[in-house]
Amino acid sequence: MPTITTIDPVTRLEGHLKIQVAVDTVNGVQQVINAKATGTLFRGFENILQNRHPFDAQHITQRICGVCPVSHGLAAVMALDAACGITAPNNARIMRNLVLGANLVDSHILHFYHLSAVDYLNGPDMAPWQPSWNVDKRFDPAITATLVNHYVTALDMRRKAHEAGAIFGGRLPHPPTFIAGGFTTRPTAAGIARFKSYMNEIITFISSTYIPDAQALADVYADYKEIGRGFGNLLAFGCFDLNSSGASKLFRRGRVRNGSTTVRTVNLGLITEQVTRSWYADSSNNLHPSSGVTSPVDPATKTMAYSWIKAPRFAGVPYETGALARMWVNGDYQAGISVMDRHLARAYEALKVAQAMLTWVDGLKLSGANAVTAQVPATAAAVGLTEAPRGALGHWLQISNGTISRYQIITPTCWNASPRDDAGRRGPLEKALIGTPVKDISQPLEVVRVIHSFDPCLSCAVHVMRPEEGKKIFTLEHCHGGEEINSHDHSHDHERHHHGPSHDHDHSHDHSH
Ligand code: NFE
Repeated sequence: MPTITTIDPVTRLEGHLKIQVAVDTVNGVQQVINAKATGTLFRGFENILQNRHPFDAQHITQRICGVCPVSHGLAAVMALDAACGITAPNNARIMRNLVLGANLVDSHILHFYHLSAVDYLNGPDMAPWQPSWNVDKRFDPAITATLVNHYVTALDMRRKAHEAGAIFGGRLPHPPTFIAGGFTTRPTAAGIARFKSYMNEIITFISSTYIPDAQALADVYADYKEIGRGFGNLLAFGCFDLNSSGASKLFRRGRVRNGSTTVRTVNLGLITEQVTRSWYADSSNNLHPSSGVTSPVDPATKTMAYSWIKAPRFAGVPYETGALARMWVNGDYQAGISVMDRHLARAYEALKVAQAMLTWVDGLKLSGANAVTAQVPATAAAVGLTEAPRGALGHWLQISNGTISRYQIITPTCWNASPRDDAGRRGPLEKALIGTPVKDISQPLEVVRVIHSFDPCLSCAVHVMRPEEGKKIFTLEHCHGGEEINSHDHSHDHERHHHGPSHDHDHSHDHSH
């Protein structure tokens, strides 16, 4: 009989995520046989934006999250540029990239040292190290002490990445400098020199500390190169425009299916958000985000739903987004898809972006224009697509009578932590949890390691707490008929029940090439 474990909230991530797993012994290994991911908050930013001035978008959407506000600011001004029919000058393009890059580097260092490494270390007898689940901690005391030191150094590096971004962004988080048509900052020689100095120090840290630590973790926990694979479908919208048209990017747009190295194009028209298992009106099911509706319902009236996160799908298929997707699609990292591959891809990506920023900053012209005038059209529809640290981010904007008539946001965590869809198919994180071995059911740390490898941000995915959901829960219960989650869930994907490669078959009809 499977045992149901609920972790609510999962800590060391942004926002509020509840994970339920059913654990049973299959082929002699106690492992996860079913999983449900629940976003326990309602976000509703789409509705907040309605009827507002379009230029409010970059300021309001940045408040979705303190970890990736830059990506929201950028996606918003990209949508506004397109709606206004204007192109930001080169200086603005570069400064937008530099602030986005500084935020990405900061976020990856934060995620590895402060949110994830703690899952593998038995650190000092103090917060945030204790209390902790004390299972499967493999580092000896000397290496543990070194990693704890690096945890502290990483705090300093995060601060420096923030300060580097603030040189052009004005402040971090929530830089006010992103505007339709450009950027409010004018670069100075002193600012450029300071940025380079910060970046050189951060590059040294990434190459001599972060990457070696991520590799050491992957070596010592090599079994996690086989755990947490999921569907193997990876999606990137691409980011860091290298020319004014955006045709050339540091990370190109693309997607792959089931761990293939064949990169396919992304036909944006095939993206929809499904809500059969989400607390939204059924009438809003399976809409393209350009016509999307955010219409919450009382959870009590929709019992088959279990999340405030919608289920974004591409041609009906779930896709994982993030650093691994970006690095895979661009041919920079294709070693595998697993817990450790996500950590390694992030570390290598941080280096790639930091090194690229060092060259971009030289492209700034002290006397160059930083913005063109933006005129809000009476009517427009546009999209801003970029990458947040956690993956592909899209803002779909519609303007009517000069004000925002529709705004839909799909964040990376919406893709990754989405619930089941119309076909009953799990979201990527849910899928990745299947087959995860659990040694001690009362301390399912392996489950948390898989969750953290996605670096979920529930603030981005959902917002606004239901007061009655404020309680903290960690429960174990045995599964009886009619439980909320059990081994006979009607998911259509094929569980693997072992640690070998998954053999998912995609039932969808994907017409893009
Ligand atoms: Ni709140 Fe975010 C990133 C976005 S995650 S951190 O990265 O958008 O969905």
